[in-house]
Amino acid sequence: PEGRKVVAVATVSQYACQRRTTTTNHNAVFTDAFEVLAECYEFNQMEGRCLAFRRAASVLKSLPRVLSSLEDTHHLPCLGDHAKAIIDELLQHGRAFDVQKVLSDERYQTLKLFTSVFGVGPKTAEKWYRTGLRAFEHILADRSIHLNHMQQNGFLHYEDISRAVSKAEARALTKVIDEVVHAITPDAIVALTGGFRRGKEFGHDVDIIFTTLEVGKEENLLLDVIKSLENQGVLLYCDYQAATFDTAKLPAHSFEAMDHFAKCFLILRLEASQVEGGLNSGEEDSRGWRAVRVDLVSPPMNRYAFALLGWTGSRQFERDMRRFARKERRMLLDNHGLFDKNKKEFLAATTEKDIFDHLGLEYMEPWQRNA
Ligand code: TTP
Ligand code: MN
Ligand code: MN
Ligand code: MN
Repeated sequence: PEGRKVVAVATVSQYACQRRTTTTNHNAVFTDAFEVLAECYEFNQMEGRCLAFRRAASVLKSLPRVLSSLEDTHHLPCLGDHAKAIIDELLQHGRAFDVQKVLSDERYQTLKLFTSVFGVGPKTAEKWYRTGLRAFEHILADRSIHLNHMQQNGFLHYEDISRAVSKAEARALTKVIDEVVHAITPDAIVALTGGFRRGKEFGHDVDIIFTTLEVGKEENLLLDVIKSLENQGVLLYCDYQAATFDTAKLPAHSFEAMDHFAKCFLILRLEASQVEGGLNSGEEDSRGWRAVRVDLVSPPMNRYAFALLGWTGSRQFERDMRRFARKERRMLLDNHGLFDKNKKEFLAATTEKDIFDHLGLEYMEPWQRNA
């Protein structure tokens, strides 16, 4: 009947893999606050609360406009009472008590500072904090502290690698790796992954995935690439992790477990002359080069689609895609494969789209996965 309008209330899914999230965040005021609390809970090993706030932040990132009242949150999933109270406070006063408290907390500030060093995780940061250390100078002057090789390089290149990597720098490094890989194996595939594949303008590192058509040769390819980078004099640091890949194994239940592909965590030297528009350096940098964190992963060709999906992220997108598979489809997904627990078989995929199809999910482009 005319005159009656049906107002469709768009329902927002509790799963990030069913929400299209671009790099444009209209609700940074709220999500920044949530992320501070999530990090604080992470430092205090309260994983449940940490994930709850990460999930809440992710929901708000998918919204097409800024929240303007608490009513705007009524139809939204994953927002608990605490999250809603924070939103309410931010709407009314522009700041939230609990968040201010965390930000001015000495323990939070110190753990945040220490974990900003490459190779320093929450456990090490906590240990240093407990022995009374509060600043980098304290750590570097304390002769009873043993820094591993990764941490030594984290301090050595601290200024460079804590400065954001630009898209132009990521492109330049992809070109370097692409050329090295193809000089070794002409039929290789190389792709920029991680945040830059999702369309981010800046990142904390550059993630690159490559493989060769010949299954079984991918690990040697990575080792040869590392050797070549060393010969070119651009390898400042290399932590190589050999493959521990077992094709018979079921996908992991826990997301946080690292995958089993051959990979390496690098610090590379990037020349200003290689970057269109120059380096992303704060002041005039007379050196003409900078250090950049680069992750390389080399999965076998028949797992490439799963590895690409896993390394494209975001972390929240991946977490929720796995949770969706498990809870809604009785399937297990990780960076290596997809296992159907009903059929008791692995489902093959040659593209990311195949994986979304197996799960009965609408395809999401990489730039829509910024959950
Ligand atoms: P990151 O490089 O940590 O994050 P990012 O690229 O999304 O953001 P940033 O700009 O800060 O760099 O990780 C990228 C993806 O790689 C992330 O979804 C997790 C995934 N990953 C694995 O799947 N296995 C691993 O062993 C590692 C180190 C990362
Ligand atoms: Mn760290
Ligand atoms: Mn990255
Ligand atoms: Mn990375």
